[in-house]
Amino acid sequence: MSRLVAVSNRVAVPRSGKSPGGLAVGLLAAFQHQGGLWFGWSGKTVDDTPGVARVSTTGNVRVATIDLNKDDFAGYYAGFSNNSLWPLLHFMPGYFSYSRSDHDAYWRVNRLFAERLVPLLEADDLIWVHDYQLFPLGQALRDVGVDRPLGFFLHVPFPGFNVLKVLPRYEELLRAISAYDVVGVQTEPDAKALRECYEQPEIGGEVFDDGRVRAFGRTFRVAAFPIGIDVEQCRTLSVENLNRPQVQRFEVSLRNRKLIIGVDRLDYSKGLELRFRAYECLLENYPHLRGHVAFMQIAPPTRSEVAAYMTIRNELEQTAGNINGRFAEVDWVPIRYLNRAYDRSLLMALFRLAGVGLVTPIRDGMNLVAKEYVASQDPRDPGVLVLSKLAGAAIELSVGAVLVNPYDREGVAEGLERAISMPLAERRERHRAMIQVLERNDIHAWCRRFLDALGRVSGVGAKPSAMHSR
Ligand code: ADQ
Repeated sequence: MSRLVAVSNRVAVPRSGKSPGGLAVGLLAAFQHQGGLWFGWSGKTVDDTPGVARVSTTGNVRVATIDLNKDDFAGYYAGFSNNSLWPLLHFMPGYFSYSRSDHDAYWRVNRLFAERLVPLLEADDLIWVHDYQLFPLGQALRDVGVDRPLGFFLHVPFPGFNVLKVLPRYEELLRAISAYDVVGVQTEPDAKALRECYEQPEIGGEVFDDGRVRAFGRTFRVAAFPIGIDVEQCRTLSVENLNRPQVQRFEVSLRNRKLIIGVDRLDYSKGLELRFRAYECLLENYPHLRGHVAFMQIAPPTRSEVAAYMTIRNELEQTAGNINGRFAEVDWVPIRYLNRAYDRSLLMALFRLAGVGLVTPIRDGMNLVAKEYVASQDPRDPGVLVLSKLAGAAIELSVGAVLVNPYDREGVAEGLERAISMPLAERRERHRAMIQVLERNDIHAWCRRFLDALGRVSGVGAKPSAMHSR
């Protein structure tokens, strides 16, 4: 069997108190099976040119990390990745900014990744690159002579061409993506949006019936591989951790109030401000619920070097304080807002205690929290997922979630009220339908499907034979 080589910006071997984020959760599960090499940034910056990769072993995974030059890192990460790409990929040009020096740093870092990775590669490695920070890595690997099949998975959404066009030199990005053999995205609409970019007259590519694209002299596959979760692990953790003293104390403090839970990285794409306002609307429009519900939002800060993230952090603190000031009673605090990461096992137990999972991003590639919430429920008395239509997860979970538009404050409040008052039989039925979907497409199936697709690639850039133009 070929060795799996995964490359991502960060290599997140779990440490307690650290929030792993969706990409790391998915990759850790992938490595559980077959081990392999995980390559990425060490988390350290240096003043001069970074040295070769440091390699260590954790279980069956070899971890190779490199440092990055301080200025390059600023331009690559906070700059191009998170001020330019992240907002555009999330359909939010309002947050977009661009500089040529950031753009250049982004490409320089990707070239450095390629140069430092190549000496570690073996003949039949399956190379799987992850996420928007590393779009150009495939091309950089080709430039230094790698002709193995290369896979890429985008964890975030892909917008339409009209949004992508905001990015200066977007053609270079599309060309770089064409260096991979399999390009995976979360949902079919993302795949369609990406394929359509190649069909634009200025790009001049072709899209074939089987999802393959021919552009820039290469043929590659663009397909949806919706990421899943380890359903069994969530279920087990949620049950095993219910008796932890911390969880028990928390349960006592709820005093039988219905718990609404939100768990997200603190990011403007997660729609937290709107979510807080929707909860306020619930308390306004359904006064009988005051004192009978408790909303807990867990949101550890991320990307604090990016200005927009500091602003949203301040705004949320104010909004939570505002709502609590307005509605709190001596024995009831409407919102418990916690700004830190928790370990997975505790989170899963908290999910199980919550009668409502509130997941309302204004855009999200998939959203694993929505799936983890469902998997952690007690099937005999499950809670209800209130889910944004704008999360990738809404496509699979429409069979059982209460779907809402996060911009519609009254609509989210209605969804919450519906979830809170939903009869047991309906809750069970909705939960059963969602669990079936999650089990069918769990994290192992996701990994297998992608790696099978990559393994099937033979003759890199081969000309399509029996394909029909569309
Ligand atoms: P994220 O934007 O990080 O992921 P998400 O999919 O919800 O979003 O994954 C977050 C993960 O981190 C979950 O497993 C969650 O349990 C964990 N987590 C969140 N807050 C935490 C906290 N306070 N403490 C500990 N753990 C916490 C990106 C994309 C998503 C996509 C994933 C996976 O933005 O759309 O679903 O990658 O592809």
